[in-house]
Amino acid sequence: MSQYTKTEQALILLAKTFFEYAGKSDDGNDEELEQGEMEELLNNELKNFRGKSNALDFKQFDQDQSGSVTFNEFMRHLAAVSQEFKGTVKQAAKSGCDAAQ
Ligand SMILES: [Ca+2]
Ligand SMILES: [Ca+2]
Repeated sequence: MSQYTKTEQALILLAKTFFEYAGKSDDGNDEELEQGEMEELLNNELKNFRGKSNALDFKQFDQDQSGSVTFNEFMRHLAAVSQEFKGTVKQAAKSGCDAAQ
């Protein structure tokens, strides 16, 4: 992945995480997160932020209420939620990721 910039790598990592969890269960849909997959992703990958926000919730990610979360829904809601963490994220960015606790 070294030909990519850090920012590009961050986006690739988000996509990688999304698809890793989207294909976890044998629901036949490796392109979208069903509720169980989403819960697992939130608990494993966004646990620190989740403890600070009610917005990191399956129903809020699933904006069209289709019962599953597409990559677009995932990225759009994550971007929206990151507004809530602006202070935390900014502070962590300045002093290293350990400050994100
Ligand atoms: Ca799935
Ligand atoms: Ca949906």
